[in-house]
Amino acid sequence: MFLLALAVVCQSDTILQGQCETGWVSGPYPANSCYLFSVATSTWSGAQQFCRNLGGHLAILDSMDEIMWMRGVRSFYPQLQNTGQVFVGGFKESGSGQWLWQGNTTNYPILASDWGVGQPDNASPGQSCLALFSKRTDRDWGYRFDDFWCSRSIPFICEKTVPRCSAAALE
Ligand SMILES: [Ca+2]
Repeated sequence: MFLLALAVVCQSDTILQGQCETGWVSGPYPANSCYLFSVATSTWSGAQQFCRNLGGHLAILDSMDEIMWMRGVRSFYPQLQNTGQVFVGGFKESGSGQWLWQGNTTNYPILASDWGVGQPDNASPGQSCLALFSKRTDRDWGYRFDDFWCSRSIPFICEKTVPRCSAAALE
């Protein structure tokens, strides 16, 4: 009876721990995170708004473990392998030039970074948004960090955390 009650409560919360909505990929950093890989393209700010409308934000890869996990994701997401750059949630603060992750309520410094060879290069006329540089037909860029033009429209990755079954639901 307890198990049945638990299942009902969790279903009413929509999502069980470790499960993501259809179209989202479950990730381990944190354990209740989900990622949406959009092959539809947008500018960086447009992508951020798209992700927020879904209850998330552009992906924040705030540990080397998460960065390396994300590098591996493309192996089972072939549609993202040859797209060139893919936006994630980092940006370069104007003025300070510091690279930050943009959360929903606060920004914080990018501490673990994985810049590709020669990046960031701030290519003309300036690049202030963070992308992962995926494989193109000519060579494999390793899905590492690249500063990119914010106003270009490219694919992007959303991230959100999903509710766990509350402790109350376990009682
Ligand atoms: Ca660049």
